[in-house]
Amino acid sequence: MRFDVLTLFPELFEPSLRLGVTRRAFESRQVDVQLWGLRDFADNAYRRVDDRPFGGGPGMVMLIDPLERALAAVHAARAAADIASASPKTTPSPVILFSPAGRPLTQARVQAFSRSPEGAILICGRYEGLDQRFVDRHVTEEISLGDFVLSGGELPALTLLDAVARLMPGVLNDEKSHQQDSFSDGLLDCPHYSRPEVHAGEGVPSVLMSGHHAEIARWRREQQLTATARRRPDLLEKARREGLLSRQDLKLLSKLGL
Ligand code: 9WO
Repeated sequence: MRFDVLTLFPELFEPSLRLGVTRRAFESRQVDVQLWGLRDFADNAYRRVDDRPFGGGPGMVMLIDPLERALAAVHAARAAADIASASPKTTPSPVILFSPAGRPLTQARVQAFSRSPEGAILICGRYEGLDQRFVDRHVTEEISLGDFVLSGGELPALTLLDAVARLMPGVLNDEKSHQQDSFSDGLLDCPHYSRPEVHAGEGVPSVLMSGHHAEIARWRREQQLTATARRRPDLLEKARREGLLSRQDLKLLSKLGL
């Protein structure tokens, strides 16, 4: 799928897209990221993309005109790529704004992106934010990563791209590892251990050294369930409601009084 990113700092993305396991997904264009520098859409010699807020107050606002010109260029490029493609689509592209006022990002939304041929257009705000008229006319979805404020939407955009890219086939060495990881069944992950077997006098849970694969699997599941019950009871309730827990899981939880 394709992601178009509108940003004042395209150069912030480039190094991240070339690193780590997700690099394959980006370089193969499995996740095709097109970066658009907003300054290229300014209409004046100073390449200004911000101005003072009407009504006064501190900081600057991102001007609507450069944003709209950039978005029009993105829509045109996506339409051209779509006509040239073997399977033209009809679904309109989501236009995403990263903001603490948005809906929290979830693994379910990440999975939906990873399966959507259209991907999305990601708008990265800076300064005090965008002219609200751009948000009202063009943004289809606001996404939050949590209740904190950043200096721009770029890190949230990179976060979303990373979360999507790692779900692409062949990105993780082991196909099973993203079915096993945290949230694939709505639970937290189990603890992991590797060499040395003893560190600062502390060993490794003996079951992991036992070679009994069934017992190891049972121990890991128990760790997932107990960690989720203690640290994120909200997630455990959700997993229960959604029927993601086996009879064995439920038996274990009731035995532990959870
Ligand atoms: C900032 C803000 C603060 C409180 C309530 C709503 C808000 N919206 C924004 C906003 O859209 N700010 C723009 C993007 C411009 C300034 C930097 N921006 C930003 C995005 N800061 N923090 C985020 C963000 C995005 C997703 N998850 C957490 C924080």
